[in-house]
Amino acid sequence: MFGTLFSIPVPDLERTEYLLLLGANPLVSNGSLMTAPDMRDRLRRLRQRGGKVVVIDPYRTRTAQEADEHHFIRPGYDAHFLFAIVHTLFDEGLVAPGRLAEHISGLEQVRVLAEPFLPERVATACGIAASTIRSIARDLAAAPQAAVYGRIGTCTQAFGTLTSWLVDVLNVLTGNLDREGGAMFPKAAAGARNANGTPGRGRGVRFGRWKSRVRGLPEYYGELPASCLAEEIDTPGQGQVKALITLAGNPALSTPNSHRLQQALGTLKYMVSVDIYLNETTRHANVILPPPPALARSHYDLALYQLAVHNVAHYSPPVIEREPGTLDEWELFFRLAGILAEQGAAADLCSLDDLSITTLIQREVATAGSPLAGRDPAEILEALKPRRGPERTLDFLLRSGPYGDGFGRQDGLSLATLEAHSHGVDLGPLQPRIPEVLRTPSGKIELAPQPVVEDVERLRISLENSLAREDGHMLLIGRRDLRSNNSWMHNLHVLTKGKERCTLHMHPHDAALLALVNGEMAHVTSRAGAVEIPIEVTDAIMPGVVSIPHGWGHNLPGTNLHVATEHAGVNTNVLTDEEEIDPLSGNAVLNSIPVAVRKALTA
Ligand SMILES: Nc1nc2c(c(=O)[nH]1)N[C@H]1C(S)=C(S)[C@@H](COP(=O)(O)OP(=O)(O)OC[C@H]3O[C@@H](n4cnc5c(=O)[nH]c(N)nc54)[C@H](O)[C@@H]3O)O[C@H]1N2
Ligand SMILES: Nc1nc2c(c(=O)[nH]1)N[C@H]1C(S)=C(S)[C@@H](COP(=O)(O)OP(=O)(O)OC[C@H]3O[C@@H](n4cnc5c(=O)[nH]c(N)nc54)[C@H](O)[C@@H]3O)O[C@H]1N2
Ligand SMILES: [Mo]
Repeated sequence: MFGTLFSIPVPDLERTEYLLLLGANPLVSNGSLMTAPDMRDRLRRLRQRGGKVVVIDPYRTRTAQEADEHHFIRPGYDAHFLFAIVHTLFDEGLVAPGRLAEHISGLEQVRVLAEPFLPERVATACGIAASTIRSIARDLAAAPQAAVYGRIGTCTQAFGTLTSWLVDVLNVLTGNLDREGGAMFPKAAAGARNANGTPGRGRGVRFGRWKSRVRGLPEYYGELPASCLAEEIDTPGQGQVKALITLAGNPALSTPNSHRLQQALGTLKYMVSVDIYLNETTRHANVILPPPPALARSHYDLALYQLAVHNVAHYSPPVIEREPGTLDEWELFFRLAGILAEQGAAADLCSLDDLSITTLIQREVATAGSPLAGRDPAEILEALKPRRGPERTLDFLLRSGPYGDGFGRQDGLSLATLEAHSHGVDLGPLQPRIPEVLRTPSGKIELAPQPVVEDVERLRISLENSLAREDGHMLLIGRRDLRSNNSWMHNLHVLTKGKERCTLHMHPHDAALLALVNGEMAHVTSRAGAVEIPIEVTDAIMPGVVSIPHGWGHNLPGTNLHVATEHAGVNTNVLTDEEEIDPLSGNAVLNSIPVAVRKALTA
């Protein structure tokens, strides 16, 4: 729609008056795609200034508890719900893109695509009344500034791409995209692809240039879905994966159908992990390369500043000294790169580091529209002395970035500025960026991209089938916890003590039907696998839906996680299914997995 990988509008939280959140629990997650510390306070301030927060979630989360409205939604039906809002906006003449009108293409196509999604038809499927759908549409249109936001609950489902697209479409249709208090594009100080090159137009993006060997899934931005990793390892033939490098990942717990992947990892010829733990994944590695502690490393958040609700830049130098003779994490990566480039383990780290920065500089000076276009690479390299490693790269990215000094062109940011401001530099609230931010070939917001348009038929069919769905199944979703981060905060006593958290949340009605009481063991099965887990009865969850947090199941042999083993929990990704994906993106369905639940036979 916008022409680059990282052009993701985020709610302008400091100024918005109406926030519609779907499948996100920012009070626990700190926001994620919309990044900011202290979400609780920010949402409170939004409401104090008269704004409204509406949460759509099959679970009454902590965020939902703090909101003005919360509506349960049947898992996996967000795209239908959002389309019904789009339908209502067109139906009631509420479409008002405002100043965006001249910058969009495909508006009429969206209107036609929304036709079948009558609120009355969608209501039965998604579990939200037609009158509620219409009133949300009207509120959204009437709010002076509003933003729609979706996250893990809306991305990791069968229609994840369509849902994410519709979030942006709604922001456009209501004139809230790129408006103060709406959904805006951050402008990061370093590494912002959408602030690079010629403003307003670009090559756009191309997908599916190659496909995975076994299932033929298309690449996206050079990556394949984690769901096809196991089959690429356990299916013999030309191109079979026989060796693996993991960098700060625990796929044995975090990806669908963990049993299959864990078995596959055991058959690899060779595996290297760069990780701080001997855990469920790294136990399969021939070699684990340990990075130094986080506090012995510098930090600049290159990725999440692209999604921050306020433009800031902050650099932290290492707080403690690294043990002599140990390598920094980036040096470990260069060591691996040297080996892969067949230079051996003794390859010179300095020359690899030089090669990497020189490549970056050469690309930048050759980019039309860059502040460095046409400059002499040698001069730039010289100006970065005596820095090396990530500091040199960061200095380069800051200085060639949108606030940078352009290496002597103007007054502006460099790493030295950040070093002089140890609490960070405030680059101001989010600013309107259309059309400058766009990198599409048309120079427009492409509101109806072809692959998305084609996928709407699948959604329409699912709406029809939803009325005749076969039942007896419950739908499994996930949840996150404040004191956890995916799989790796469970080996610390302060973060695991207290009540057990890896439980199956179930509505009292469902528990009564299954004759299960709080704390009893339930047996949960899906196509992929089965687990036994204690249930926790709560009316915070929608009837017919059950929830298990991910990242647990620390009871495997060969790990070295003493605390985590005592609070092992079960791995919910034994139940998620590598065959259940959003075919458009290949992304795994981690929410709305059909499961059968019964009382466990063993005590
Ligand atoms: N404390 C803590 N913070 C974290 C993390 C952590 O593990 N712990 N993880 C980090 C990571 S990697 C990420 S990606 C972010 C994620 O950030 P968020 O997406 O904000 O976090 P979740 O708590 O997973 O929220 C997902 C919500 O979607 C709901 N949901 C499930 N299925 C559906 C559905 O079909 N429709 C709708 N509308 N809702 C649904 C769930 O009930 C849940 O409330 O958090 C990051 N921050
Ligand atoms: N069912 C279900 N599954 C999910 C999700 C869900 O909501 N539901 N969420 C998905 C999401 S959004 C994500 S992002 C993935 C996360 O999946 P992963 O990234 O695979 O999981 P993490 O637990 O975050 O793994 C982080 C790893 O990094 C290691 N580590 C920690 N610090 C360092 C360091 O400084 N250097 C290095 N080299 N290693 C370090 C930890 O020991 C751990 O092994 O899980 C996904 N899986
Ligand atoms: Mo994530």
